[in-house]
This record gives sequence, C-alpha cells and structure tokens, in this order.
Amino acid sequence: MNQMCVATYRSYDEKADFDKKALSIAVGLTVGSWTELPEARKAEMEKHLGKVLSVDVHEPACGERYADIRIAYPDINFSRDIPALLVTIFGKLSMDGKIKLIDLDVSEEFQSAFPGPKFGLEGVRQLLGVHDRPLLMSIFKSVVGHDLPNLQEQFYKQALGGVDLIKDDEILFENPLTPLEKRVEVCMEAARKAQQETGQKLLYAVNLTGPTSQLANQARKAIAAGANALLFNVLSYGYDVLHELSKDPEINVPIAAHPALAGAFYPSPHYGIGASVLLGKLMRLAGADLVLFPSPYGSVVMPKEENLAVKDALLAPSSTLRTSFPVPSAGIHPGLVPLILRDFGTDVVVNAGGGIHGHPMGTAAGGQAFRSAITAAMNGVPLREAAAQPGNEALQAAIDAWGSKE
Ligand code: 1AE
Repeated sequence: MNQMCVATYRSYDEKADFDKKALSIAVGLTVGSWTELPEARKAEMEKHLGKVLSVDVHEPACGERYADIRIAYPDINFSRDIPALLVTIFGKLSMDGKIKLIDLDVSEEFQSAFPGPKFGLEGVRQLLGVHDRPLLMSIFKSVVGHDLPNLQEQFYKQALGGVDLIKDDEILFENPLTPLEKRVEVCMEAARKAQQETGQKLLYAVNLTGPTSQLANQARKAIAAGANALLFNVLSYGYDVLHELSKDPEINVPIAAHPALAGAFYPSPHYGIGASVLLGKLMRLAGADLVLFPSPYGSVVMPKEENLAVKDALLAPSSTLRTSFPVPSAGIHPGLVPLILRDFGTDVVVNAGGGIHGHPMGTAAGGQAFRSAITAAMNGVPLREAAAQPGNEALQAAIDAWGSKE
C-alpha cells in the first residue's frame, strides 16, 4: 500500500454537506478532478488521489456546527520536505473559509527523511549532567541598546542564581553593540566564572538571526566563539530552515525553537494551524531540541488542553525521532512551579525572564527562588511552607511579590 500523510481539519459551516466538502478537498488538493477523467486515466491517477478517511459532524445544541475531516494524502505527490507537505495539505485550503488544520500524522516513509532533534531531551540533560529534576532557564531581558559589559554582568547574575540555561531575548538581533561572536565570548566567560562558584554547567542559547543564506555560517561562527546552544525564531524563517540547521553536522549544539509569530496561526478556533501541530509535531520533526510555547498559567495563556497536546507531541514515543524538551513560558514566576510540575512532570524546562530579573532581591535571587520552588514541588512540600525554611528567603520574597498557586 502507498504511504500516506494524514491531515485532520476542523471545518465550520451551518449548512455545508461535509461529505461533499471532504471529497472536494481530497480530490482538489491531489489530482484536481476525478469524475471527469476517462477510465484509463483514472487507473493511472489512482495512486495520486487523496482519500477521505472520516467525516465526523458535530451539531452542538449551542454553538456552531462543524465537522472533523480526515484526509490521507499519498506521499508520492510531494517531496520529502515540510514546505511541500504543508502546501499540499493546507496551502490554498487555509484560505478557503472557516477551516483549521488540527492534526497531522506523517507516514513512516516521510518521517524517515528527518533526523529530528540532534540532542533532544536526553541529550540536553546529558550535556548539563542533570537527570533528576526539571531544568531552569532564564531569559535575558533589557538587551536592546545595552553594551557587552552590561550583557556580561546580566549573564553572570543569571548564572549565579543556579539556572541551567540562559537564552537571549528573541528580539536581540545582530547589532553593533553586542555582535554575535563577541556576545558569545563575554557570556561564556561569565558562565565559566559563575561555574567556579556554583559548580554548575550552563548552556547559553544565543539568538541566531540574519538573512537565511547566512544563518549556517553565523551558527558556525557562534559555535567557534564558544556557543553551546542556539535560539531560533523558527516561524519567521520556516520549518525547512530549522531542518537544514539541525541536520547540519557542523551545528553540533542544541537548538531552542522560539514560538514568535505562533499567535498568528493557532489561537483562532476557525482558522490556522493547531498548536500541537505548529509548536509540537512540526518543531520536533524539523529538529528542535527544546520548544518554547505559552503556558496555561502565565501572562500569555494557551488553553490547558491545547498546551498539554503540545507537550504530548514533543514527548510522544517515536521509533526514529528523539523527544524535544517542552518549555512552557511567558509570565512564569516561582509560585507557578507546582502547577508546571503537576501538568508536565519533571521532563520540563521552567523558563522565566521577568520572574527572574524582577525578583525583589535581584536577578541571582530570582534564579535561587525558582530552584527552591522546584525542590519543594518535587518533594511535595507546599511552597509557602518551604519558603518559611531557613535559606529559602528568596522564595519567600518571590511569593510575597507574585503569590503562589498550588
Ligand atoms: C513564549 C515565549 C516567552 C519568551 O520568550 C519570553 O521572553 C518570556 O519572558 P517573560 O518570562 O514573560 O518575562
């Protein structure tokens, strides 16, 4: 049997004949027309024809009428790259009324063209030597307009707080004040200095930016300067660019995928691409080792069910793809750590910018408060109880500032 990739759509329409609509998608996005073809041509074209797998119509008492439609697309129709797949299954269709791509299952054959994350969750843990707890990532804030000594100082303070990873802010591009290679050099120097105090290894995900044609070269330069991770704004470049970077043998550091622009695709119930496909399945297929996305609890909120579907897509067992580290982000503070661990378990990166730099006792205390919160949540100790213990003053100050939820 031919290998097929299966797309699931949610289509809203008060009156439509959804069976007819499904057939028009299956035919329209593959062979174009079917009934008009002479019988001899049909035999030749059969292997290219999309198949309607199911049409489930929902007519809720209150709410809009919709159908979930599953269509299988023969792999023979498209090359082994994500742009070709996406244009086939949701190119023109994405503009054709109230329809959203809510799921995607690629065939084994299609998937075999993708090595996926080079490090993945286990590889990142291995690099850091941390296997028994959630990781903690800190985000540079106030980067635009700052010079190298300032960034180095900020980096050092973040590192002293006991974070495992530090990432650039996604809005820090190539600029004369903090050019990529110099930035890497001074930040890695700060990382070494902090490690002497904390004994802790640290990954610095430097933002890989610039014209697409220069990205691989920029990545090599960053790595030569000492970078041990990269941050990449995947959606502004396209999944195929991530795929090219992640499969490049010379780019031998983990890549963290930033979700910038994702809000243009997933939040509408009627249009776009579901978060589990956009930030889950496709990011992993394209090779992201870590994937950032909004959480259900912070300042930029994604509904919990959708959020957990992203996590599941990143962590689902696969015979060929390593898992990607889920990084629920945006507006995270120490008081949210018990919720994060409850929903994500320990294979998660707790990630914060404002929740670290905005700590009343300073940036280093911000990291320490998170580390205390992680230890408490892992031991099932309520945060307020943990905060009252000697040595946990930073956690107490964080809770006083932002509260706690558990
Ligand atoms: C969803 C991405 C979050 C992000 O990149 C970022 O910078 C968050 O910052 P805070 O933690 O909200 O200050």
